[in-house]
Amino acid sequence: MSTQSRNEFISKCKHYLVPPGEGVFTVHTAKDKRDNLQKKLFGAEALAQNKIRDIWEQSLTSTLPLSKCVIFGIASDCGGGIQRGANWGPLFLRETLISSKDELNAYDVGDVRVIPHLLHDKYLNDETIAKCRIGLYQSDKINLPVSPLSIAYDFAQGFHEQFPSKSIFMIGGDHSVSYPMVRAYLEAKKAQGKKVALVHFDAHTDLSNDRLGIDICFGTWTSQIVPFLETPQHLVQIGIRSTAKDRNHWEQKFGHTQIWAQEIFDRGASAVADEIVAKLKSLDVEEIYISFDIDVLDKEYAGATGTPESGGLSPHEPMLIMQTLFENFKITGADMVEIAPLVKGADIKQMEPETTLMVAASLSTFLIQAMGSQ
Ligand SMILES: [Mn+2]
Repeated sequence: MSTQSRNEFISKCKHYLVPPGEGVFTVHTAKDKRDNLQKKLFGAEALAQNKIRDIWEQSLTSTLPLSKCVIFGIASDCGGGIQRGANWGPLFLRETLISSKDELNAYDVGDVRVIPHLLHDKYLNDETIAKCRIGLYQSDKINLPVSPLSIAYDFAQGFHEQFPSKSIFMIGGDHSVSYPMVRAYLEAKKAQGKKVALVHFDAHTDLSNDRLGIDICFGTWTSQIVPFLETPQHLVQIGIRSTAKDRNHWEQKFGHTQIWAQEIFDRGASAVADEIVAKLKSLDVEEIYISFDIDVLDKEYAGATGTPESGGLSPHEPMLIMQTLFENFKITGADMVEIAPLVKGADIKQMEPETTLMVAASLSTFLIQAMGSQ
């Protein structure tokens, strides 16, 4: 990992991030949501006078170092593939969070500047990278990544280097956006000598090796993360129910632990949480990253997502498991992904996207407050 100064890190942020809520490249769509968020974050006067960018840039130097937990958006759904729309997750979830009564003790660092057609720089040729550098940075001489996952990885690496005791709460995005965040987290914690586990809530395993030849996407990211864990036993997947293979197949192939949704119904979330704690304690785990795919919840609670699934958890079950984990370990990284607020499933009866957003906001508030308080 390259060592950079604080100023270099801040300068890169000004290039490849944008103020909170601006991750989707558009002027008009969802402008009311963006205005409402930015008014609350920066004040009505700043918005009216077009000063959001100036104030945000100053805050990267002044406010970012003060906060224990930092909110970060990756408005990319290029790694999805069945029903897109998770690119709107960062704006809509933030707007719900900031409109709720709970005080969030976290600094919002902003969003990745997303080129919606790109996923990761490794899939691009030099000519495309040069053109996209001109598009994003007005110069092909600026040696910065251009794809959302590559930018996110560079940012997360720099962040953990600058602020080793701070945590990021990332809002996606389709689930591929967890790959760069978890990878940078695991590498940073390894360098710090910390033993960490990845706790992954999801209806799906996300453990395919590749999908039509693409190895980093919503269906594969977890399989690509396993090699970065100290041992596959440091991966626990919770809420699985929609996969062609059974639990034994996955556990034997990867050597990790899966808890299927049915087990939580049969034995209760509390018993399952205690077992996870015992297992991770026996492996000397100290800290935890929680990756939360909203589709781990039943579609009754999470209809506004790319692949809503029935037979899923109620919100109190993952909440109880996360609370039990937090009583026993530090939570030092987390994400909330796959909220697609403009998507409405044909057979979804609930008020959407309000139900999904409210449930996601309450789970996110817990994670942000947990990370901000330790
Ligand atoms: Mn997922």
